[in-house]
Amino acid sequence: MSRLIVISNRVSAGGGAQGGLAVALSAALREHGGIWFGWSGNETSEFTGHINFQRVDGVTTATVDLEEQDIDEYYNGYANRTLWPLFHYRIDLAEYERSYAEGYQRANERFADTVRPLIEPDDLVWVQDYHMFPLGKELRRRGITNPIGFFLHIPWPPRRLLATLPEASQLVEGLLDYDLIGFHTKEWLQSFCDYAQEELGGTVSQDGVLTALGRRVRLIACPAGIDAKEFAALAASQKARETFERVRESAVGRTLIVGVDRLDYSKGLEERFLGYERFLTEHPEERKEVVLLQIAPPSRGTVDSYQRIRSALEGLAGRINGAHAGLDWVPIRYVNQGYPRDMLAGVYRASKIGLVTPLRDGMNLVAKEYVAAQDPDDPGVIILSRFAGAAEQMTDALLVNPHSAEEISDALRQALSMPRPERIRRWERLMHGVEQNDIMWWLQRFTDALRQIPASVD
Ligand code: ADQ
Repeated sequence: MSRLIVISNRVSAGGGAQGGLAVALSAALREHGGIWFGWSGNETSEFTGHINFQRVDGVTTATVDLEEQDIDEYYNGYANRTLWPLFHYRIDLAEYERSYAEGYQRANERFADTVRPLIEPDDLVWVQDYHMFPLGKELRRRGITNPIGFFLHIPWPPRRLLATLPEASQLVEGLLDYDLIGFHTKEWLQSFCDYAQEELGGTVSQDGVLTALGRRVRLIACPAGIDAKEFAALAASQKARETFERVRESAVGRTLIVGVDRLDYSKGLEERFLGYERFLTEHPEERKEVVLLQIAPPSRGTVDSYQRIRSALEGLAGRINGAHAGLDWVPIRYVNQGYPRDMLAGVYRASKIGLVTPLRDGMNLVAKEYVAAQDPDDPGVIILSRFAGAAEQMTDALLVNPHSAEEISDALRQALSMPRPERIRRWERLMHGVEQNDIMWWLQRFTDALRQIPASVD
């Protein structure tokens, strides 16, 4: 069996706090053997390409330190100030700076130089996400002929939006050096094809092979999932039960609505708060019957737009609480912390409504975790944004337009009054999907497709 070389910006094998994806990639590396390569997260005064190898829970990791300028231009710059906002349809927040594009290219060349000698002839190479778009091309330039796959964890933007990026065509051309590109949804895949066809004169065959500029790449929609069984088991664990009791007690008989997100402008948190406020004003009789628990640990705090969203949310939560709270009730409990996964599972289970309303999201695994954590006899209701990749699969959720406070308010009303048989019916179908297309299915599907690629011949 071929070894797997996984390449991603950050490497997170082992450790209790790792997310579902990291667990799955670690499992694949344990099974196939191989190496997980990426940035260490640390800074060095001069880039030397020195690799730090570690063996973590049966997985070999190989990491490099980057110079301050690389971190500023590649990670904080192009990845998080340019590509992330643009790919989440926020060109108003995207910063286009040549120095960022250059730093991004330089860091990717450095990654390619460093990982190149680790790749053996029979290895499958799997590059992850938007930090690493040019890596495949750089590896080809260095003589790598192995199958190289790429998976994009975020949306692919519509052609007209992508065209605002000065390096758009170059970026897409670079992707043609991969053998396989995976997206979470058909919609993101379609947007990619649209750009390749309209701007690069490419053609796409019935079976999803794009031919453009003399190169061929297979495209698949391969939605990521969670380890549903493990998550359901977590929800029944001692720690989850304790958390469940604690959270339920603190709600003193009120219905708990939960939101769990990284603090990011793509997650639609302001719109969510406004939709909830709308619900409180439209349904005064429901006031004091509900409480919204929003858990949002800060991320990417060095980027201004993240500082702005953080203070905007604090202001908004304060204003809504000030306007509506009573002596013994505050409508929004806003928590800026991360929690271990078993506690999170307990929180999901204690909440009768899961409110997942990103303005754009590649997939959104929180929606799937919420479903997996429910009590099958008395499940909660999930309200899900139409603009999350997860909506393509989770059609039994209450789907809403997250920009519309009225739709959020209506969905809250519908969720609160939904009869138990309907809740069970919807949940069973959702849970079936979450179990069928779980994280191991995703992994298997992508690596199988990659394995079917014959080694390219120069
Ligand atoms: P994210 O944008 O980080 O991921 P998401 O898919 O929801 O979004 O995953 C977040 C993970 O972090 C979940 O496993 C969740 O449990 C965890 N998490 C969030 N808040 C937490 C908290 N307060 N405490 C503890 N854990 C918390 C990117 C893309 C998504 C895509 C994934 C996977 O933006 O669209 O689904 O990658 O491809």
